[in-house]
Amino acid sequence: QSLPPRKIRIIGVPLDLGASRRGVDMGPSAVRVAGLEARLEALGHNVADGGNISVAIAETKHVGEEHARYLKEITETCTRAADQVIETLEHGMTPVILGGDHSVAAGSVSGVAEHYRRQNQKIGLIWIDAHSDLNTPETSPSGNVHGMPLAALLGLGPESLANICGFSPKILPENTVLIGVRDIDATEKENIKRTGLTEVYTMRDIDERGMRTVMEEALRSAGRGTAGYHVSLDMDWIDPEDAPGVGTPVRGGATYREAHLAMEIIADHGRMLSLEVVEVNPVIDEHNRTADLAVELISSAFGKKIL
Ligand code: HAR
Ligand code: MN
Ligand code: MN
Ligand code: MN
Repeated sequence: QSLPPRKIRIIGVPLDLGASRRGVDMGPSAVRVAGLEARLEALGHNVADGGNISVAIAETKHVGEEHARYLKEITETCTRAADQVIETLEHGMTPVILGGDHSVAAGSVSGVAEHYRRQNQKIGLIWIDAHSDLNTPETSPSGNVHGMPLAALLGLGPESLANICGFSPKILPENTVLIGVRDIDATEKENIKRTGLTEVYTMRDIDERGMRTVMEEALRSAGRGTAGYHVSLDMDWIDPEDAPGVGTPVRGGATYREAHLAMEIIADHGRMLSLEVVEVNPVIDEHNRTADLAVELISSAFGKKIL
């Protein structure tokens, strides 16, 4: 029925300072209410909920720099998230991080990278998203930091996020794959070139070549010469038909089955080091459907099989 049992720790990061639309701070709650812990335990895993990381709320803070709104508070939160992730991995547990907006990835991925760096190993990164999140404060059209975490992890900036854990970049372009992108700013395209990323699988690639081929290629690149990979799943990857409750919906996303298949293939390969699911927005969801889907997809990534 499932993978070899793992010890899993859930880490909630109720952060919404990185987005302009409010409400993703309720994401961790919605995913818990959808039954995450029980569903993973039903697969035979040992699951402990580590609770939420403390996060500032917008009403008590100043926006700060217009080109990277709330960057100071987001950096503080991401640093705490990185520490939690390191501690979790040190205890032999697999972190499952619940966002919050996608800026949390600048912390979680840093934590995973730092933990394996101490053992002289690199990590890969599977970034599954409608967006490429490769803006810097200089290129961002919105100033929203959730459009920047991948740029930070690859060492482009913003500087305070890029330098979490005291080193940069956290991952190499050849071990970084993007899956499902369909909404990239013109200035971000330049950044893709600057970083030297080659493994960018757009929705067109998935349409033309199929999810299976795309995933096999992507996992091969992320796994080459690495301890394994972190999976960062932005729920806006999935078509708004099936995932209406997300911060930034974009038409033309993955279908329900494509999304499951991607997670099932990740489980089959058995090299996922950590997982995060971000951008669930209960305020615009329909009866918690998007959070329910998040729990289903996490279950597939941890070995749930149809038969
Ligand atoms: N590219 C846009 C910006 O930087 C929007 C990107 C952020 N949206 C997300 N992240 N949900 O994936 O402002
Ligand atoms: Mn438990
Ligand atoms: Mn994103
Ligand atoms: Mn997105």
